[in-house]
Amino acid sequence: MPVEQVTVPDIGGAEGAEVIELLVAVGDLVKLDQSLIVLESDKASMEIPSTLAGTVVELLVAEGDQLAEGAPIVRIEVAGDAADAEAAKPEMPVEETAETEADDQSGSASEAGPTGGDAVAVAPPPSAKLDVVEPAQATTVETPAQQVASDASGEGSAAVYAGPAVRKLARELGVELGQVQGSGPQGRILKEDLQHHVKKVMSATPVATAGGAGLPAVPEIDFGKFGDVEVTQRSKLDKLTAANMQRSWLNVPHVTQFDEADITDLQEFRATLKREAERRETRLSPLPFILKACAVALRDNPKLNSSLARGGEDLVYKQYIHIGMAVDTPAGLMVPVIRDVDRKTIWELAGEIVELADKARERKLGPAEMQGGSFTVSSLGNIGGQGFTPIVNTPEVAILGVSNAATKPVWNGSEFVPRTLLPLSLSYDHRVVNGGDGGRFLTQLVSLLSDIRQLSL
Ligand code: CAO
Repeated sequence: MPVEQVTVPDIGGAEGAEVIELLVAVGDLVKLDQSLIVLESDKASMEIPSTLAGTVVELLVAEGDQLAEGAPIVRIEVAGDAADAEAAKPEMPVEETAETEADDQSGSASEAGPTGGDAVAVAPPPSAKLDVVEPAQATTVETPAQQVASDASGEGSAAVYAGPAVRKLARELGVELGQVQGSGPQGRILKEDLQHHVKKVMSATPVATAGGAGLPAVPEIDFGKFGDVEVTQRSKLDKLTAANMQRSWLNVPHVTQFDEADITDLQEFRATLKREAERRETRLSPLPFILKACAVALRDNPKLNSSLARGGEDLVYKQYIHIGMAVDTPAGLMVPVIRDVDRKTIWELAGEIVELADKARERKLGPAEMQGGSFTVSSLGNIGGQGFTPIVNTPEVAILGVSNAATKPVWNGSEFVPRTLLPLSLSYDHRVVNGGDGGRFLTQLVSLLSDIRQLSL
């Protein structure tokens, strides 16, 4: 079987890049595109992939060697079918490699296009030019080698010196390499440095305001310097809500649409039911009508009642309509869920709203009563305000914000007439719900609330 040499490809003109790691040994069976060595110049480190598949018969380099383009790396006894594979070599990395690259380049979604995978699919062939990362500017990193200078930790670690194993571990641990002090030659970060860093961070007092996922942390301020302060410990519920809000805010591309529903007739109808509500020992606010209208609009616009699954591969359309209702309690925000809203009468919904809101305020809600929501309504109508942008309650994809209804002059074509207008704001996950979907949902909702006779249809 023929023995052939693999040489250093075009590495963007880097002269004297140092071999910092050997990834294969004599006798190893290597696949096409499998990384052979790691080179490090003063600007970047890069894995050099094999352009052949077969068995390594000789290593032509050692750690510490300085290599330039064209320098021989290994000799490989090319396997017969591998030689054929070489001839028919695709222009893009094999799937296994694609995943690795996508992983390596996470955090640079703008470079990767709408989906990280697309960037890999159009990755250049192994002979393409390497753009290196300057310490001060984390620019595009496209390379025939699996570029390791760009990792999940992003810009902060673009100029750090570390081998792929350390970078992989850093990614797994979510550590920004730029923050780790290297103790190896030329400040190279070793595994022990990473372990030491993690230990140090874990033993430090957690700072509630610190950012995660590479976000710059908000500095801790001693507010006492500027006047008297009182520090209180936040409740578990508050902290849980904060974590959920941040997770949703960071994960979900939010869009919010606004509209107003003319609820003059609804309010008049509600007033006629006041006695009946007392007889039933319940309260009839606009909320049960809003929930009912949402159920109808959700049935007609099922995308807003869906959830993403399998990392965005699937969309789960729920055949049920369970609506979460945000309740403001002294302990914090709670969201009990009213099940099968589409199958309940206005009176049943009114009764459940009162019951669940009371339970929430008395902290008597069971876990099951807060699970399974497919959409959420957050009503601040009783408190006030002209409008707000609610945060989607993930994994749901949409939430309705209800603000304070007010009487305003409305032009009816010939004169201004006083009408009661209810401000609505619909936030949605733009990965799932498009402007058209959101607009249709909100328009239907406004129409239903403006003429509640439609709710019985
Ligand atoms: N515009 C004007 N008035 C409104 C209104 C609106 N959009 N919504 C309710 N009201 C009125 C009600 O009609 C009632 O007055 P009447 O007794 O005269 O009819 C009064 O406000 C009080 O209503 P309520 O609060 O008892 O009942 P509700 O069904 O409107 O709301 C609940 C129930 C549990 C949703 C509400 O009490 C609550 O906790 N809201 C806060 C939700 C929240 O915090 N959201 C933010 C989440 S993100 O931080």
